[in-house]
Amino acid sequence: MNNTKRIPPDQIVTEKFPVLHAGQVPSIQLETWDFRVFGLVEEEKSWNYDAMMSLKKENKSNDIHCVTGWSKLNNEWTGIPVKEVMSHVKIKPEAKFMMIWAEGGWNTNLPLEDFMREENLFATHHNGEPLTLEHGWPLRLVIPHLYFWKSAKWVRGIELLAEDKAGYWERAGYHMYGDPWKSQRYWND
Ligand SMILES: Nc1nc2c(c(=O)[nH]1)N[C@H]1C(S)=C(S)[C@@H](COP(=O)(O)O)O[C@H]1N2
Ligand SMILES: [Mo]
Repeated sequence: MNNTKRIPPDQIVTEKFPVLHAGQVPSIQLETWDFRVFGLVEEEKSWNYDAMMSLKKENKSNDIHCVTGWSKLNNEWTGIPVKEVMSHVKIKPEAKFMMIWAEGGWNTNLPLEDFMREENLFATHHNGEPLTLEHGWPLRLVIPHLYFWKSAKWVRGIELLAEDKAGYWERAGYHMYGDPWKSQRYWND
């Protein structure tokens, strides 16, 4: 297969799986862990850990692209498709954007339309193994068509918004959208 079509501009393929995040790896308490859907929804929704893990899982395979320049091809993820989670939620018509919330208050934003894509999932496993804590256990988002910083590790909730709002890295100057194929790394790219 011709890999050049799979590698966005100025990215280098790595076989490794680098670990990148702001701050410390959080400590997770499964007894109090929940996953919340709030903001512009008809009814707020939350799942505890067991309820979340009992949602229907699927396998998805994709390439990931970090804004710092590495890409990792052929990742196999197991998890709950975003579409499956959202099938339990009634979104208000004025909702157009998402804020994704992680353990400890880290966040990232993206359009609702991009969040709802078929290939997106809340992953529990990578390449056949349970996620390690440093890669986002017990649950991480995977949004393969945007730079990997939109793929929140230790994800705890999603907020539906009418307007786009900057998340953690976006407030620090990263692009509001982050399309790797257009090299949208920083706000003025
Ligand atoms: N909660 C949280 N999720 C995060 C981040 C973070 O700082 N906090 N960093 C993002 C960035 S910049 C990248 S490149 C990927 C890295 O994921 P990895 O450590 O599993 O490779 O996680 C993303 N998700
Ligand atoms: Mo990143």
